[in-house]
Parts: sequence; C-alpha cells; structure tokens
Amino acid sequence: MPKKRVRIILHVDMDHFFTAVEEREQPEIKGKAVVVGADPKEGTGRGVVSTSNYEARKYGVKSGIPIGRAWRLCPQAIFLPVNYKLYKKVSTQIMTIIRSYADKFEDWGFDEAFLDVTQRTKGDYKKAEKLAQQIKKDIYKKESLTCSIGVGPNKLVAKIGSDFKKPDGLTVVRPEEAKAFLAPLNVRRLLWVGKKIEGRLNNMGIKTIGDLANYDASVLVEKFGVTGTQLYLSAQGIDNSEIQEQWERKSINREITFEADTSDPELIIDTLDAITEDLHQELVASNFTFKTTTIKIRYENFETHTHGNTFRFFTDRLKDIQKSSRELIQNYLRPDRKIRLIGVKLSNLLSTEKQKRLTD
Ligand code: TTP
Ligand code: MG
Repeated sequence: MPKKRVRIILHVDMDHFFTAVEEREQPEIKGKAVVVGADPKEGTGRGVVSTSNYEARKYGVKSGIPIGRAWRLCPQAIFLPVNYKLYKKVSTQIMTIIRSYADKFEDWGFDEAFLDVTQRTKGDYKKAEKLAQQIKKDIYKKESLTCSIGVGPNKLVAKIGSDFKKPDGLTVVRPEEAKAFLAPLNVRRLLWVGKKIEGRLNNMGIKTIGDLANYDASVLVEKFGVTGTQLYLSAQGIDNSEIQEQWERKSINREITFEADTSDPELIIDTLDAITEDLHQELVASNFTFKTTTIKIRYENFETHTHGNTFRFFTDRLKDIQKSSRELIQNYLRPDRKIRLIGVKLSNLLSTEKQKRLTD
C-alpha cells in the first residue's frame, strides 16, 4: 500500500486587519469601536463596512453590512475611510516576513497566507507549533500587529483552524484529530457552504460538519452534484489541494455575496460601484495598470457567468473600470432572476515600473 503523504500546512490570518493597522497608526483610537468602510454620512451613506475591530463587532457591526446600518448599531464608533495604500504597504511587509518561514507560500488576499512547512519541520507537528509561535512573535515585533494561525494536514483544516481562536490565536490540529476537530463546527465554516446551501443542509437535518460527515455520500451527490462530493470530502477533513506559489500577480479581483439574494438593479449597481472603487484603490496602491475587466455573476441557483472586455490600452482610471463593469453586467440584470454574488476582476496587469521602462 502506498505510504500516506504527510503534510503540514499553516494558515496565517491577520486580526481585524484594516482596523488593526489604523489603531497602530493612531493609538488614541485604541480601545474604542473602530469601523473602516464607506462614509456613513450620519446614517444616510451608501456602501458597506470593510471591517470593524472586536469592540465594534460586539454591537453587530461586521464586514459587508451596509454602512448606514453600522452607524445605527454603533453611532459612537470611529468611522474611517479605506486607506488601501497604507494596508497594501503593511500587507507586503507582512507577506515578506511570513514567506521567509515557508517551503512553499501562497498569499490569499490582503491579510492571509498559506504555508507548506512539511520539509523544514520534517513533518513534526511540535516543530510546526514552535514555528507558528515564532511567526506570530516576529510579525508582532516588526509590525506591532497580531495574527491567528491554524496548523493542520491540509489547507481546509489549517484555514478553519486559524479562524477557530481569534484574535491572537494558535490552533494545532494533527491529522488524526482533524475529523473530530471539524465535527462539532457549523457546516457554514466550510468554503462550499453559503447561506443557501446551509439552509438546504439544515432542512436535511445537517447542522454540523459531523452531521455532514455521517450523511450518505450518494444522496449528497444526487442533491448537490459536484459540490456534494466536495462537501462530503471536506467534512471528512480531506483536501488534497496544493499550495500554489504565485510568482507574478496575474489579476486583482474582489467579489461580494449579498446578505440576501437580490434582483434590485440599484442595489446591484451600487455594490458593483463599491467593488470597482476598492479595486481601483488597490490597483493604484499596487502600481499597476490593466487592460481586461471581467465580471462574475452568480444567480441564486448557483449558475455562474463571467463576461469580460479588453481595452486597446492600459489604464488605471476609475472611470474605465466603472464604465466597463457596468456595461458588462447589463445583460445579467433581470427582474425575474435573483443574484447571489457579484465580482469584478482586473487582469492583463502591467506594473507601472515596467511600463515606464517600456516607454523609455
Ligand atoms: P478578514 O480576514 O476576513 O477580516 P479581518 O482581518 O478584518 O478580521 P478577522 O480578525 O476576523 O480576520 O479580511 C481581511 C481584510 O479584508 C479586512 O480587514 C478588510 C477586508 N475585507 C473587506 O474589505 N470586505 C470584506 O467583506 C471582508 C470580509 C474583508
Ligand atoms: Mg483577518
């Protein structure tokens, strides 16, 4: 029988990242409720909360809720605009620190990364735990920021692990503990489970990952198709996906899942505009221009479409991103079809450095 492959994967996730950076820069706001996002305009503002610190979360203020609602829930909070340039700079510094501890490294957005540390720990979980502590210390020493880390046999378990104890947590799950670790957790923790699937699973009597693990796999496949297989495997703690090292940034993208599926064109376009503003800030902060806009639409039944458009020129203007994404989404706005998720991707990136060299 082939020997089972041992892997040790870490997932590092910064704690309340945007607000933590703001607190570091302005120590006088520490201890207060802090919200980063759109301008609340005394409750009439449009747009959403990007993130909030743990004090604000006590009032129900969390990522993705409308900024007006955040204002009503916690009017005494300090509301700050999104400063991507700053977060990007800090993020790059943190990723440099984390990368130095990995055999293989995959950054996963602004404030998270996966590390394969199998070789350097010789597959020893004790050594991996020490390494994780060292990473936390190093980030805190150099950046005065805390993070939470999950250690596990694959990306799935490591990611759920990092979220298990927050802030400033460290959760180690050995391969033989994975299934038992996942079992009591809500199915919602699995990457594949959004509100809709959660509802369907609940109706089948499945509330926890353990319930899912004990369910008849063939019924899951029958009801959910390929997703059913993924659900079943995830519930057993199985995930064979590799750490994907990215040498060059290929795209910048962002997507938002609506709190409730919607066909309201005004809400959809507002959300699209908020996404494109975020992307524009990140594009400029990362010193990129781009050529291709792609939008992604997922309807309530999970049917997903992507549709793209390529300019004849490289650009970093907000106007171009906004106009192209609004045009691309038009065909998908139908009064009879509710949308679950929208996303925008900018690709065909060119760093402004490279562009300068080319034009010189
Ligand atoms: P998260 O890691 O999901 O959240 P967080 O770091 O703020 O909080 P936690 O301690 O629970 O990890 O996201 C990282 C950053 O990405 C977050 O600080 C702000 C941004 N973000 C958005 O802009 N919109 C969103 O909907 C989410 C979820 C995050
Ligand atoms: Mg985080």
